[in-house]
Amino acid sequence: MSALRFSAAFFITTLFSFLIAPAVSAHSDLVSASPAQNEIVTTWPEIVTLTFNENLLEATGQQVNFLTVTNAAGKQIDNQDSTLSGNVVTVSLPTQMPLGSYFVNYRVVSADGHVIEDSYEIIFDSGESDLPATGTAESEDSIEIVPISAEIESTSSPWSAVIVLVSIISFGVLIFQFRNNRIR
Ligand SMILES: [Cu+2]
Repeated sequence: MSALRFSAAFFITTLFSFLIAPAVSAHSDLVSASPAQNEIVTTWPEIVTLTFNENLLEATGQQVNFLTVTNAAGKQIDNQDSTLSGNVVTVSLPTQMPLGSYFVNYRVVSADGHVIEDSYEIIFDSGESDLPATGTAESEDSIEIVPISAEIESTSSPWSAVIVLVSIISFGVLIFQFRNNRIR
């Protein structure tokens, strides 16, 4: 491999890694939910609250973040008033609903533009265990909080500066060698 080819490959590789690095590290995550995933609630919740590790993306004039609650049959039962405030999405629910399984569904846009879409179950139980055992079987992992430390990685880390510097240097080398090749 000639020096020219090598530096060209090096330049493209470093540039590419620089372009994808921020996209990978800036992904938003759900850090807490009320009711939580697979939570058995004995009091019907009036509101569902999802908290993310960073502010979600808002688009003026159109709704891009959705939070809905459906029953076991898939019918939407929330009040269709989901609102976003920074990193918190909420939706209100009717004051009373029958006992059973419900699903919290969300589709939100991360600050980096990625769509985060998921769904989880909550179980409304009287607390008198009239419900089939399927509900209580899942109580072991009723509170599931995603650790945010793993995902938080500042985009202005020292690595970014190093990568930019290496990109600039290899670009310089590339130009220099390209000119040299032409002269010869
Ligand atoms: Cu992302």
